Amino acid sequence: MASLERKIPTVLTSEELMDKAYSRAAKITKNGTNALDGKKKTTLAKVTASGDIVVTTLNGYVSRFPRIDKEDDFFPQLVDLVIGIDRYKKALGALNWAAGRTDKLKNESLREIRRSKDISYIDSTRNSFYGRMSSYIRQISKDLLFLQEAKNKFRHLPAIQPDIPTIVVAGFPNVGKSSLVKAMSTAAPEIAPYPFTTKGIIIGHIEDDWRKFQIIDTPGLLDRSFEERNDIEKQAVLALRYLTNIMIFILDPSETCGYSMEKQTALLRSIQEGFVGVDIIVAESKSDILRTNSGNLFFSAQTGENMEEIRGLIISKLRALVVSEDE
Ligand SMILES: Nc1nc2c(ncn2[C@@H]2O[C@H](COP(=O)(O)OP(=O)(O)O)[C@@H](O)[C@H]2O)c(=O)[nH]1
Ligand SMILES: [Mg+2]
Repeated sequence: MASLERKIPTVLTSEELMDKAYSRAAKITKNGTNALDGKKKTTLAKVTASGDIVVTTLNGYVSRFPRIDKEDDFFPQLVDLVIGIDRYKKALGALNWAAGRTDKLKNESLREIRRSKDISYIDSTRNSFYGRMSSYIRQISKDLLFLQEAKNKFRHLPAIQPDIPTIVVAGFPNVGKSSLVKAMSTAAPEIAPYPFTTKGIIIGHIEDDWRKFQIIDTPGLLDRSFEERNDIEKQAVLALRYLTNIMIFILDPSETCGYSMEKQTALLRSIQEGFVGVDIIVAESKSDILRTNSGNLFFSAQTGENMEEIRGLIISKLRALVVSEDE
């Protein structure tokens, strides 16, 4: 979703927006042919300037924040999880409402002022314009704060590229997931802040000629059984499903990770149930310590045993995916 990478403006608070509008208006003075005329010209200019600042600022936010609809795809699911799409749409709707109201109010006030022959009536029309405009802006103060927060959260999301073929690594903690991601990656993996937990998501890139694939490890998500997860983590796993083209599940038969093989195969089964339709490669790690006769693939990130084979297998599966998408 390229639109997320568009530059989103910093969102002013309601107080800042009012300050901006009124300080601009305060600087304006216009000369007239007489006192009434001068008052009229000055007030028209103040109302126009302050109203326009509010309308343009709010409309600018509405048009520059990305449109996001609830869809069964990685980014919408992730955005929903991180900021809440319903709330987000409500906030943009509120800004749109306030901009529309302010514009209408501004035009009505300008008409009144133009028609008036009374200096004190001009002043009171201006004051009531300021008062009502402030009230519109105050009514959206929570929405402005929400959008500024959303902007900060959006910034962290593009670290994962949803459009490139992706292999996701799963398995209990300490089975060797990070070691594998590191060994497979062309450059040092990036650690991106994880919007749902305090743990960083680990993103590596595998370069295959001109193509680039993504290999990611998501600590806290695919390293324990589904029952142990809270609602947010469950939703995060759902989002992850849309991102996962293939998966590699790592078993550590040496059990130096601290989990028995029985527990590890139970996790594998639970992941297989959660990721129906996803091609899951099962590979046994730490072959330098222990090698089984299970018939599964095995490798050692430490000695490099079978690393080229695993890399070749991953690349051939990801390539096949690109080819089938191109057709
Ligand atoms: N002997 C041996 N140790 C390994 C191997 N791969 C990882 N380890 C060790 O296992 C521990 C956990 O590895 P890590 O990659 O961080 O696992 P993760 O928690 O699944 O990401 C670390 O102490 C690694 O040094 C391996 O192939 N052989
Ligand atoms: Mg790790």
